[in-house]
Amino acid sequence: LLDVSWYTESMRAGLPVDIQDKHKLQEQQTDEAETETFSVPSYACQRRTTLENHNTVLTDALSLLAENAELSEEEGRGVAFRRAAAVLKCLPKVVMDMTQLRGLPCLGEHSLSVIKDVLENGASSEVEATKNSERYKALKILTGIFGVGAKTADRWFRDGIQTLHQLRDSGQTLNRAQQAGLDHYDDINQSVTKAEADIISEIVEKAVVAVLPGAQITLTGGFRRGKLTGHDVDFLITHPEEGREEGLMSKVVSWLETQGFLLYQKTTRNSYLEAKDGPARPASNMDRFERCLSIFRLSKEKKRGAELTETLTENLKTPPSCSSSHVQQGGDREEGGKPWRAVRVDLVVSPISQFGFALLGWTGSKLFERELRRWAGREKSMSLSSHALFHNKQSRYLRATTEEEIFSYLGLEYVKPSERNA
Ligand code: DCT
Ligand code: MG
Repeated sequence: LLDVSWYTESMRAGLPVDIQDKHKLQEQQTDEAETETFSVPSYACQRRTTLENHNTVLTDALSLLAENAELSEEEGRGVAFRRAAAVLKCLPKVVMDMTQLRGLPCLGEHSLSVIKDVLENGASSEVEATKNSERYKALKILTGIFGVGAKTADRWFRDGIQTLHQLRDSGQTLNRAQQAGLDHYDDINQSVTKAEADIISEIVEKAVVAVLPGAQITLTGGFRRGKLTGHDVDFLITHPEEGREEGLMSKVVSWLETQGFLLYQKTTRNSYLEAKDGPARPASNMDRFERCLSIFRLSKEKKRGAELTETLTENLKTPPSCSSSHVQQGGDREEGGKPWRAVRVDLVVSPISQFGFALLGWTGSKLFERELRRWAGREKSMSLSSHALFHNKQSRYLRATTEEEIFSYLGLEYVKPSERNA
């Protein structure tokens, strides 16, 4: 097995393994029948993971098992499969043989047996069985409803509800989010394209600048990592003068609502106070900014340029009917042929003093974030959140305004957003 250094070295040089390392590699492989092995550092935040994945068959299999574990609220098992998939995502080549995986981190017995099954038989029997199980299929459908998590879906499943039809007929009480989720089920379960994200960016930018000139918006989440599609569109909003961002969210939301852009929204207030809350607690760090979970009404008008005005006029002609009422019961059945689609949009407001941390925290991927926090805690005795970085031993906050500074505090090479797709 190779030393990790070639990976780091070649990463630094932006080049594949250099000639010397190649010789080393060949020497070490003389008795391994020409099989190339890989070596990878164990935390995802030490690696560069682009969207170019050479092992999608394997990573899809492991991701499905991760998803199934998460749906069963087995978080530990879910993370184990996610980590295994992430290691395969960053390999420079297609894996052909189990021997190539020798010495790789994060590949437990279970993951290895799934990989072996796929390599030998073209598919994993466990994955196939999971995919076809009544429980997985039902939980997938039910958690596809915005506002429905694994717990609720599981309760409904145990009550005999497996489809949207059965849910509608069951008389279950739905909260406002879930009702909106059901109303716009098909739209929300259809990927958002980058082009749609760009149109929404223009709208949000217009809203933000209208209510607070000088305020800035940044597209975060998967689109900042270069993904071409996503399940939602994530934005981070701030103002260069500390404090000016206070009260901004409610104004932005009112503006969007007045213009007819929102089918649903729920805003939660900022609850983070450094003095009071102390160092970041990883479990709660996603909820503490002023945050708005919304469903946008995006006009399907194609012409760019005139886009915004046309969208506005279109929206005002036929204002949304179902933002909080239950008028549109059919949802997916009635949405076909309409001149707009529903899109999930997340807005987050951060004070400028926390912006670097917020940007790093909201860019993802989820696993990359989890690994950054684990690295900080276990390797550096620091607590990282989307608000701050705290040095546990020195009992002080480490101030930063850019993502680069935060990586540097953490003793990590800077990984740009397009390489955080773990
Ligand atoms: N995030 C996180 N931990 C969570 C949820 C979110 O660290 N439990 C961060 C990482 C990504 C960012 O917030 C946005 O979340 P999502 O929209 O769920 O992720 P995404 O990468 O944007 O995925 P998609 O492209 O499907 O929207
Ligand atoms: Mg997203």
